[in-house]
Amino acid sequence: MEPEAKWNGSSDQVEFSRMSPRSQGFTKLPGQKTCGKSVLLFTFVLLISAALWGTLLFLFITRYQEIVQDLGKLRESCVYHNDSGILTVIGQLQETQLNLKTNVPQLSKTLNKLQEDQTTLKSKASQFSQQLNRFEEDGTAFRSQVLNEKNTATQAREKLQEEIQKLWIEFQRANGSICTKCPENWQVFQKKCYFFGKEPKTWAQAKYACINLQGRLVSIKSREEQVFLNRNANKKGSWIGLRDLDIEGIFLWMDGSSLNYTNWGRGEPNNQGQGEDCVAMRGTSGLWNDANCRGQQDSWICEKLATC
Ligand SMILES: [Ca+2]
Ligand SMILES: [Ca+2]
Repeated sequence: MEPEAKWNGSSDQVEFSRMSPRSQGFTKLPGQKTCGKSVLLFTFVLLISAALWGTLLFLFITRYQEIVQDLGKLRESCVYHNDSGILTVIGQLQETQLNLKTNVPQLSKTLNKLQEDQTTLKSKASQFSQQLNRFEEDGTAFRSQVLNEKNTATQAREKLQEEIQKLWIEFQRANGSICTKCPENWQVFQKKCYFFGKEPKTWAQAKYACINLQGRLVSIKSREEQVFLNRNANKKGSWIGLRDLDIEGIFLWMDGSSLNYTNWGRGEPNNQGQGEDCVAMRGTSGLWNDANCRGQQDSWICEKLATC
């Protein structure tokens, strides 16, 4: 038979009215089997948790030590490399600074030498420039002198040729020849032939037009010759062989002769405006006027000796 359990509700103690021999000395509570399982389960979970925490703690400590060791190594490595690099750079900089300090006096000397050389070169350049200017002035003077000598030689040659022609004509006259021959379209007066140009020209153009005709711009030597020209010349104006191109106010004939006879108009020569260095003969009166050489006259008069 199973022993019967009897619960006394007034007391927290549980008493069994009838107890079996196997259950003597042991008090059995309600739900005793379930509570024991929970305790075991709780104990088991607690042990598992402790084991897990221990493992985690062990792993954490191990990893921490590894990290600490790695950090130490890394710090040592960084410190080592950084110090070495910085020291190397500092050493190089100090060496460079020392070299610069050593080179400063030499550089200063070199700079002073360059400044002295620059000053010397400037002085030489100035002297060279002055010499060049003198050479240019000498060259200009030389060219002017050569040009003047060439003009003088040309005039002397022309004068000599004219003198030879005069002598030849005089010789022929002495032998009974009549020397009044002139080319076609030329007019003879006394011992000379005259050509009256019909195209407007500047003084220089007229001069070369006469040279092309083996003559030259007319030189007027007497009142008779002037009257002859007045009768035959263009009525507006004609260039004649008188000019003051070389020296202002000193007029010379193309044949090189001096100015003995003159026929200036009133107030002439006046060298008006930008300068008047070539002489033209007014058509109606025949009076002379110094005019601008680059201006044009309606006519121009050439002359040459009449042949026998
Ligand atoms: Ca003049
Ligand atoms: Ca004038």
